[in-house]
Amino acid sequence: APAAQTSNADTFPAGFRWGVATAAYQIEGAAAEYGRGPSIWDTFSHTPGAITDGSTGDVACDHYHRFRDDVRLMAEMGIRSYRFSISWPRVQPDGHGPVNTAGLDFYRELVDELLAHDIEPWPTLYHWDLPQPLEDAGGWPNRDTAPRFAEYAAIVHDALGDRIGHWTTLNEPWCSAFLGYGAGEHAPGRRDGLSAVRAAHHLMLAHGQACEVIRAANSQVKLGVTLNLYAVSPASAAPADADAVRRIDGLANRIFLDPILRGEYPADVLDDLSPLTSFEHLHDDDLGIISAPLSFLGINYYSRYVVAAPESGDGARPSENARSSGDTSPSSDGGAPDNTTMSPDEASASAWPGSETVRFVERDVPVTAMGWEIDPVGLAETLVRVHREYTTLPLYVTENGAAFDDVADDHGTVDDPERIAFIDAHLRACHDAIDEGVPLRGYFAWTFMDNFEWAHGYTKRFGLVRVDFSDQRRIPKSSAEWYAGVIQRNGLPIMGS
Ligand code: PNW
Repeated sequence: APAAQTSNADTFPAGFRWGVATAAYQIEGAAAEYGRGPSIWDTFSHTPGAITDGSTGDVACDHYHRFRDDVRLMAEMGIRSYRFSISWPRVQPDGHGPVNTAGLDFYRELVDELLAHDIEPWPTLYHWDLPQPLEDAGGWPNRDTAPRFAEYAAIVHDALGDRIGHWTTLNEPWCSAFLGYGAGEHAPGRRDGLSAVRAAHHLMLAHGQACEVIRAANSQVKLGVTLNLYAVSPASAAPADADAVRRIDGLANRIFLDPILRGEYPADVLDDLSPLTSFEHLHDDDLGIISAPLSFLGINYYSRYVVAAPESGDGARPSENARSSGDTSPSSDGGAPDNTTMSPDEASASAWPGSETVRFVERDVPVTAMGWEIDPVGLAETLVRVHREYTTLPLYVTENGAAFDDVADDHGTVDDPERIAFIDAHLRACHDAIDEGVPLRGYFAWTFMDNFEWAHGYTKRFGLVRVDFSDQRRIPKSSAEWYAGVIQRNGLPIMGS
């Protein structure tokens, strides 16, 4: 029987953390101000053709100048925890060496402001904005980037550590590695499967090295990492489709879960990759560093992949297969740049190195404005799986949410029942996972306010709060009001009322 505290299906355990999440490049703006150096996202967004609407994060939500108003609005919504990211090039404009004091001061003030409003700060040290000078030196495929990150992490921890409870090293290394270096859809726009595989390893190494230096400074610190995990299922019961699931689950989920939580790479994934590399980039002690002890695991969940074996006899070229090239939004052009290519070899462009011919099947089910299947059951499945197969650590959903085609009235008011239904369903899935014994301790909605949605620019709105980008007005959507109610009652409204 479920524990007393969860016996009411609509109420969450006492102490459950309720939050919202954002990322520096998506909201801050002030891109070239106050000593901030350029990051790979500045370079990429300023490259013609890279971003669907030709936009950049130069101004974004101008949060750098408006953070006090934004924190006040969060407080009004009753938000108790705020997950944000720290911009590495604001802190270290060159990616190493001298610290830009103004950059650190911004985060000091933000943390003060949050604490003054009784909102717990949850910083992420890296949400994709690598300092450009480090990319010029080879970026994440270059092993030297890992110790640079550890150095940066130590600086930030030194400055803010006394007021931070939970530190997250990386956000979604899958996206950094495979969309950034494999498919070229994200910065730095490189298209080379092997570089992506190397980047993934060095990102995990950076995570492990950062954990070591932070733990050395404070043995009590709470450390975690955030992975974007997918539910993956077969299009049919055919054994060949089961192999497609094994491959995509391997490259999306297990390639990070196994090294970080078990200290080993999955043998089948290494096998699939062996035609591409002889793994010179894996050094003897790396897995010991990568599997540094953690205090919690963050999971970002958006959707399910349904996959099938390559069509028989079809030499399926990656470019003919929307999602195998990393284009996860079949409903749009994906914003894939065609002129940011750095790899001389287009044939090696891939978000799924060695498994390019797996087909991503579009089913006739409801999708979000990103074209992503709405699948709350996949969230419960993912949480239960991670808990049973990998770790008994506390888990947090560090991102979950959806873009929809919001319509604003003359006052900028948005009624967004689809977003409410999406979050409601996913929170019910969280509750189901808790009932199954998963130590899920919190949920962060993606995202606080509409912002720069990477390759999609400002064309996709994920916010609980609408942003009018012509005058930076913030207008809470009905979902914001609904979420405030969830937080206030520590649970969902009774179904049907
Ligand atoms: C996550 N994919 O990104 C990020 O952490 C956020 O910054 C982002 O705004 C949010 O989800 C919505 O996209 C992802 O193509 C981007 O599989 C792309 C993918 C997954 C996550």
